[in-house]
Amino acid sequence: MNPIHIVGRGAIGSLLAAKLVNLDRLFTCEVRSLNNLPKTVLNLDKSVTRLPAIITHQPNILDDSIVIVPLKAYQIENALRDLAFRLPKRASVVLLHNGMLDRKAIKALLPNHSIYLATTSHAAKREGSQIHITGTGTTQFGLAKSPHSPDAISTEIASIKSLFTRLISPVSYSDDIDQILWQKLIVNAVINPLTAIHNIKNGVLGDSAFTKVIMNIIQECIEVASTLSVQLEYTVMSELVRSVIQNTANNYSSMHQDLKNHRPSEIDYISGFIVSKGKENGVDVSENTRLLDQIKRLEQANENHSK
Ligand code: KPL
Repeated sequence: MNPIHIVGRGAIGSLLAAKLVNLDRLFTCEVRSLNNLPKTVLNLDKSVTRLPAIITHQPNILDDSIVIVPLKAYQIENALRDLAFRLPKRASVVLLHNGMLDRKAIKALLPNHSIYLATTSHAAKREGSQIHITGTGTTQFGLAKSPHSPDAISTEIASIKSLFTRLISPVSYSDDIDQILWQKLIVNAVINPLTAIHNIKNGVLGDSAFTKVIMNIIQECIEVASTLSVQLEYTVMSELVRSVIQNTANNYSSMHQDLKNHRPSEIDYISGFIVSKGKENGVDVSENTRLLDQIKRLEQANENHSK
C-alpha cells in the first residue's frame, strides 16, 4: 500500500483524514499554520471522528506516496512550489479543487512527477473547530501529465482508484479529464456566484426567477469550452446543473460560505477563468463578467469592513 500524505486541513482535507482514521490507515498531513485547525469531523451518521493532532508543519513525505492536495484553487500554485523540492522521486500528486488552474504553470512546477486532477461532489463545511460532512457524491480523476512509463502510470492509477474507493466512492478514472473538469466548472459557474450574490441556499436556484440567468451562464461557458476543443451539450449541462441544485438544495455553496466568513473566494478560477478565456477567444461572456464583477465587489466590501 502506498503511504498517504494530505496537504492542508480544510473541509475536504479533514473529510479525507477522518475517513483514513476510521479505516485505521496511517497517513501524514502538512499544514501552513498549526493555529486554529479543525479538531473533529461530524460524520453523516452523526458519529464524531477525532482528527490526529498535527505536531509538525511539514512531516517527511515517504517514497511512493500518494500526495493529495485538497486546497482552494488560489492556494495550489504556492503549495506545489513548496512541495517541489520535498517530493520523493516516486510520489504522485492528486489535485482536488474547484475551478480551473493554469495547467502549464502547474505542470512546470513539478516536471518530474505525475500530476492527477480530481473532482468530487462529496461535501463538507467547517463549523467552529468541527468539520461537518454534509453530503456524499461521486469522484472522478484523470491524468494531467506523467514522466513515467505507461506501466508505471497504470499502477499509479490503480493505487489512486483503490484509495479513493475507500474514502470518497464511487470513483472513476477518466481518459478525458477536461470534459469532467469543464462540467464541474459550469456547475460551479452557475451555483457558486449566484448563491453568494443572492445570499441563498443552492436549492433556491430552482426557482423560475433564475432560469434565464442560468441559461445564459451555461451557454457562454459551452461556447468558451468549444473554442478550447471541449465539446459540451447544452441539454446535458442544463440537466446536470439542475440535478446538482436539487441534490444539494439544503447546502450553502463554498463561495457563499467563503464570502460569509470573509475569506477570499475562488471566483478568479471559476467565472474569472471563463471570462478571460472567452475574451481571448472572442466569445461574448457578459453574464459571467457581471457575476465576476459582483463577487469582486462583495470581496472588496468584506476587505474594507475588516480594515
Ligand atoms: O461544488 C460546490 C460548491 O459549493 O463549491 C457545489 C457543487 C456547488 C455544491 O455546493
